[in-house]
Amino acid sequence: MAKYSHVSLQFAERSQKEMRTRARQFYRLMAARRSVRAFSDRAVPKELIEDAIRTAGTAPSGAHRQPWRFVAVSDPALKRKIRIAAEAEEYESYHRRMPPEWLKALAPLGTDWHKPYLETAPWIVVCFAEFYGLGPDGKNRKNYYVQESCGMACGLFIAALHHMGLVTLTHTPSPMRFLRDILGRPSNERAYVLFPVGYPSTDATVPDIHRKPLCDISAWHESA
Ligand code: IYR
Repeated sequence: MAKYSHVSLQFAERSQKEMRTRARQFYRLMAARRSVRAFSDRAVPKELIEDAIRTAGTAPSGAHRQPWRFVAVSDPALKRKIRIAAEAEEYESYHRRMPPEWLKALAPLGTDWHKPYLETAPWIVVCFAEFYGLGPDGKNRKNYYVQESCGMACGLFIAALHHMGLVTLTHTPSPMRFLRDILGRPSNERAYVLFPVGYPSTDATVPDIHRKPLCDISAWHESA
């Protein structure tokens, strides 16, 4: 394959002061993000979801294959189908599949198999991972670092939603095969994460939990 031609990098040099301010501001913004399980049914314009997906699509990816497909659903009949199928899987998981240790780890969060937000939230967005793509010759073409690439894209998606003033939840009903069937996705795609997206309900609460401080999430080897 021929090499890509190159263009100049668009890079805006900033003053130290401005960098410091922006670093703090962005951290403060992201520190205020919470996973939300209580949604309002208030409508959210499609344009906002489109921009969040555009932002997700700016993530780095293995060999630049961009192995993600974000499927956005606002159709109430489809959301209902997804809720019914997700709750059936979750019921099995909570009652039979999750080992006691896992249930114990989740107990403080108070989650269970009921997923009403899958119908209440105005949008459900499912990130599908493309484990292979179709090459120019119509043959399967393997993708690389698919999990990592999709993880980074989903992280940016979450950040974009938070930045624009919406809330979401990373929901991974397990197994997620039903999503490919309900949403009619091809066999090279596998559901990776499901996001209900919208406004929080007016009485939404979140668990009083705290993030690890810097000293617990970093280690340093500095120049002398
Ligand atoms: N997917 C299930 C269980 C669940 C698992 C983990 I790990 C969580 O942090 C939260 C929930 C559910 O959505 O209820």
